[in-house]
Amino acid sequence: MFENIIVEKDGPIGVIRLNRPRVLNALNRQLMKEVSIALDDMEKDEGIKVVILTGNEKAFAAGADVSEFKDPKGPDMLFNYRFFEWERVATFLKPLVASVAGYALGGGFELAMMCDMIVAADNAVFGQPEIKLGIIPGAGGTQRLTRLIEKHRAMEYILTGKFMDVWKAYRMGVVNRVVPVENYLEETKRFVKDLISGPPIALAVAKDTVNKAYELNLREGLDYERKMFYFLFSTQDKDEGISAFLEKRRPDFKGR
Ligand code: CO8
Repeated sequence: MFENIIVEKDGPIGVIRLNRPRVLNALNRQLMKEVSIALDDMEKDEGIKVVILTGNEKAFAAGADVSEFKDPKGPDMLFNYRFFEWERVATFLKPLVASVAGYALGGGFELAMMCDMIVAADNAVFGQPEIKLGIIPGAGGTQRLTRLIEKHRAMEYILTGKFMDVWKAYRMGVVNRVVPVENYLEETKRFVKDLISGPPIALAVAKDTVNKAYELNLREGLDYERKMFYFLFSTQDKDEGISAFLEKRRPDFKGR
């Protein structure tokens, strides 16, 4: 069904593997469509609790497919490249973790930053090299990287296109964990284990509410959080979580 990605299910963990190895997983439009369809399927599948987005040992993704940028002019991009598939990644409701080995450049880095967390192999390299092509990041890089590492550092990477090695990325809070490249996917699966038995509705609300911290001012964000807090009191999972605590047993969340 898919030509540019491989989709696997390992029990409650969904894995979407970007799979254009000959071009370092360059993200063409068809690949992004396939990612968006795979995410639709995994969002509906009640058995899937968490999704890992990954590539291969050499590249998570070396950016948007530059060969698709040769002919279009501004209006062509405006009317034909609306980023719906990219937005789909950022609006996915379940926990979504990027497992990055090798290059995560340009759109590849932007894709990883759309995920909720990043586990990186010790050979990972991040960067926004678009400036070298005479353009700028177009899928959120100028905004998300600036919020992640602050203005002056983001300027350094976005204005020069220089690469950021994995330990620098770790020190700046871009990645959550650095793991050996030899078993980076297994380590990522271990990392997401804690999310599997969590309450699905509260997890969706939690990631939405954290993301709102990027979009709202503090007062609006606090109001939003409070409303979401009240909302969760209408779920069976809240009854189950509180009862389980009081009865000193493990909760069995149903996502209801
Ligand atoms: N697009 C298309 N093909 C690519 C890309 C890419 N982004 N990256 C690598 N490739 C291809 C190469 O052309 C090469 O193909 P071939 O074997 O046919 O010549 C193959 O992958 C292997 O690449 P290299 O031979 O270059 O491998 P090296 O190990 O020598 O170098 C690098 C690896 C440093 C990663 C190098 O390939 C490179 O610089 N790649 C381009 C990185 C880049 O500029 N990325 C940004 C692209 S623009 C972007 O992402 C904008 C995002 C905006 C949002 C998206 C909306 C459309």
